[in-house]
Amino acid sequence: MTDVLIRGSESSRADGPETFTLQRRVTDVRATDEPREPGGTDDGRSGTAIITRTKPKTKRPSLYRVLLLNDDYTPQEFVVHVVEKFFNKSQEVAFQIMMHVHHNGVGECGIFTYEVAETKVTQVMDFARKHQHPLQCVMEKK
Ligand code: TYC
Repeated sequence: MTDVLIRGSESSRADGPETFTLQRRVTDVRATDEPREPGGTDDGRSGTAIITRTKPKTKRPSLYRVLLLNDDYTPQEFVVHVVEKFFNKSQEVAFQIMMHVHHNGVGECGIFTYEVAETKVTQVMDFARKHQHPLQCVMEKK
């Protein structure tokens, strides 16, 4: 069993270039005078290989919309406060979002990665519950 150090660099789309270093334990290590695989990347020195990735490795995270749902009981002022407090909107924008939900039944408060969206939903639902309002907040994959 021998440690092999593999280094490489790559470019990717919007994320920019990324370098990576990978250490892997390998069992198949041959002497430098042994035959190598055709097109192999072994440089013939102590089991060290240089591998260049051709395909970008980075993946942009999935995004989720956080939505508020309309109901007949939650006060408009409370919804405005929720949008300001948890989605960092101005009072003016929060009011517009609240009115959009009031008229259309559903409206977007923000777009986040999974864990952030989940946290927003939990915070809004807990806050609404604490104040005994039936306000519903959900997330939806984009
Ligand atoms: N429809 C509610 C009312 O008239 C206001 C409201 C707006 C409630 C948006 C929920 O997500 C909501 N009091």
